[in-house]
Amino acid sequence: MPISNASLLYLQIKIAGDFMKEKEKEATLPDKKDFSEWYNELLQVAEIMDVRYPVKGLYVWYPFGFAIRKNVYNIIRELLDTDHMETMFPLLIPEQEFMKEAEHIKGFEDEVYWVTHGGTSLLDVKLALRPTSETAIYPMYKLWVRSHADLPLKLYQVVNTFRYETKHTRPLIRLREITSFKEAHTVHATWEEAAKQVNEAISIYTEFYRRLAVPVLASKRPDWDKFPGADYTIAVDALMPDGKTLQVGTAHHLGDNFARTFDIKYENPAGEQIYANQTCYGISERSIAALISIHGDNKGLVLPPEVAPIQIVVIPIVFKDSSEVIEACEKVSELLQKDGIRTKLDLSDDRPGAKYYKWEMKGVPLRLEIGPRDLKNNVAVLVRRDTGEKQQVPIDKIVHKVHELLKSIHQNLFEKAVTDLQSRIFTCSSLEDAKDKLSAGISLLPWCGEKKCGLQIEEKIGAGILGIPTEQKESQNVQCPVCGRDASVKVYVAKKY
Ligand code: P5A
Ligand code: ZN
Repeated sequence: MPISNASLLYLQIKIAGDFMKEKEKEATLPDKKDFSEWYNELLQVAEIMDVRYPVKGLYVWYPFGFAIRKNVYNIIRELLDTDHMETMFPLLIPEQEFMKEAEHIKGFEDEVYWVTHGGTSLLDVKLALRPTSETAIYPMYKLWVRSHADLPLKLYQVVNTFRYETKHTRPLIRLREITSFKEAHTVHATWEEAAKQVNEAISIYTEFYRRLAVPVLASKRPDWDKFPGADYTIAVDALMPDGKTLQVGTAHHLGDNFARTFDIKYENPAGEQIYANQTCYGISERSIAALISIHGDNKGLVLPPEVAPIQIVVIPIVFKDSSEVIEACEKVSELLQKDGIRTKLDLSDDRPGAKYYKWEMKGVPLRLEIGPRDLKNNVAVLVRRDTGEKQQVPIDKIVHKVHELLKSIHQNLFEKAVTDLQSRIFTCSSLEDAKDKLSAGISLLPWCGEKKCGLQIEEKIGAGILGIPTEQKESQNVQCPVCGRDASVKVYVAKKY
């Protein structure tokens, strides 16, 4: 039947309309060079977090974002479960417990939310919403730790914590309700064993971030920036695209400071009561902020396969009714799914272009297309999200090839991120030089170790000292840029989130 002019016109308008709609959608993500806008928009468009919840600093996980979270936290659980046990402590901490450790209080008192009422009655004892759980957990550790045979004790929990942050709040980065606070708390017989555990924690975090394809830098924080109540703090930082660093994990040596406060003692083999040594270490959803920011591009998310809720999307390329193509797609999807690959078969009414756009935005690592001609040749087309590279693969080799490509995508994302990080660490000798490099990344600057000079460095450069790299070769013939004395170490200096 011939098409009338009117329906032809209708069709043309419809196609143009669809095209425009798609362009409009595509135009919603700002260029990644405008990192802050790109980040905020991406969280919404890719359905990670909804920022419209009516309390400042509190955000809502979209189910898709939460699926990423689940995969990310499975990794940290897997790594910890080898020699930690998972537990769960209450959210509310009585005032007397919270107020026991002087340094700890000083560090947190401005950030604590207090529960003062039960219904309409004033509570006898104010209750703190945990900003972190030392003061919830350690009174119980006092009861649980009796003898040297109880040590080491290594527990962790994944909980929400509340901090009344006064710095600019941002989704996943600085929250007032941290929804995904993974905190580990360990108890040891000696200071040395606790120190070993801190190193072990940093190794675990480094491995965790490698699994997210995010390289991190470990450094010992200067004394004025350590955790309130700790002997020392080692942190891992990631470098964000805008040149600022994000502290994505910390491990603290608590010495016996908290043990003395909370009376955590064990009996040694000689029958003496000894104060225990403790560590604690934590990460949060900042881990997800880092992985999204570092890998994403102008088309949206780029997810490392291990954490991608959908690892491959299968799209039939059908122009007219083509049940054979759809059947082939169904068969391939089933095979992939059976082999443990998280597969999505997209049979929606959208045009292929709209589907590409949608799944690219969602960061799906691989796309598989089958059209009528491919089917005739018994092949499918695989497209990588990270490089855009396309290749034809015989249908009977798909499963094997997909596994191989997923591995290769992870490798590529990590290598790219490592190269980028290394290219943005600058060895500097003067304050001016370090200041110049700040917008690009991190400076390595000599420092004599004196607090006065450290604070001067921070003030004059307008940035923060991250700390002394944990793996650092002795520096020779370098001078502190403030006092001119010999400096035995170099420190990372950067703009911090
Ligand atoms: C270690 C775990 C602690 O609280 N107590 C138990 C110790 N350390 S910390 O450095 O204060 O926090 C651990 C990590 O949590 C992240 N983080 C945050 N993430 C999002 N929003 C926040 N407001 C926030 N505050 C801290 C950081 O990655 C930090 O290293
Ligand atoms: Zn100095």
